[in-house]
Amino acid sequence: MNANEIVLTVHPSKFSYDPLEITLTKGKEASLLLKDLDNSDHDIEIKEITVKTENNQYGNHSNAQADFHLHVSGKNEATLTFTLLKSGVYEFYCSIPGHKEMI
Ligand SMILES: [Cu+2]
Repeated sequence: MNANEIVLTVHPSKFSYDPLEITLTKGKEASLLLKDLDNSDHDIEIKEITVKTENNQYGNHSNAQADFHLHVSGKNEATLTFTLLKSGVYEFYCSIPGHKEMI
């Protein structure tokens, strides 16, 4: 597999991502594996990012207004393969009500 593989883990109880920062290379395909060790659902969302996705997985939240959205159910994992098209610094967060404040 030549895609840049990134693993992001959500830890139980005190909800936080590990790692808190990800570095991507513009124009290079990356595969993000979101691993949820918690019992509740979580997601990763980024607004105003320009990405190209292979399998347009905005899916689980059909009303998502973000440009990047990956949902994972509790004790599960989900993957999104995408390519960053524009460099910049972007904030990622969980869009589930109340979770963003807890990061
Ligand atoms: Cu969450």
